[in-house]
Amino acid sequence: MKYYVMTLFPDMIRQGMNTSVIGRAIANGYIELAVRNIRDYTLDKHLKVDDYPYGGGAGLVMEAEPVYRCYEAICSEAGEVPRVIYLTPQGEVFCQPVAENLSGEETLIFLCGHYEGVDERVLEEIVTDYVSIGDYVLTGGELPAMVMMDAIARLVPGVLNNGESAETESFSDGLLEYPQYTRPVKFRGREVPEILLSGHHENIRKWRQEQSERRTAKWRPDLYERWRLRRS
Ligand code: 6GU
Repeated sequence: MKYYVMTLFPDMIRQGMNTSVIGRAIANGYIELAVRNIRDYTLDKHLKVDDYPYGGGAGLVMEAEPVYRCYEAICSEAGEVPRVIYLTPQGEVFCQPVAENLSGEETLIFLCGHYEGVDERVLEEIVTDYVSIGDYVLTGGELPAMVMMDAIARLVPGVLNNGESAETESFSDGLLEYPQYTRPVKFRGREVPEILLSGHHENIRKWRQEQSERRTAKWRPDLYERWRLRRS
């Protein structure tokens, strides 16, 4: 999987992606990350990339030209015309099936807006997918892009070392994950559920399934209802 990120804050992306599982996936070549500073593509002699909105209003709007030139350079380099994801609270809300769909692509471009947004005309020209990460407002698209890249990367074969983990967790079967415990057996008077110490694998499997169902019903009744309907 190759990610291109178009942003005015390239360090934020590089720093956010160079640690832990994703950092290792990049180091081992399962994921490629190419970060492009939109400012490098301005033709303005003062390197300006934003301007006042026509019609008035607060804040600045990112200009179309630098974004488009950056996009053209990426397509030339990639030798293809990849999907372009624009991060915006106006987009479709990101979820596991969207991550699964995007993980099938060879290359993805993420366009991170900042300030009051990006000139609509360049969005119309290049964007294929408008995506939000939830109903709240952030200062820019960089964190949402990193959220998406993380969720997609862990679906790429080789990125997780335990081949099982991408399958059995929350959402893959529509339920939340069951609780986990490690040593010691007793922590501040709280003991590990006895069944987990029994070595009886079938009983453990049943207990975990029941825990998943119980906590989904309690904390995410919306998911629980969907799971129940799908199961029947
Ligand atoms: Cl994708 N961008 C911004 N700026 N805010 C958001 C978002 C995206 N998703 C939720 N809030």
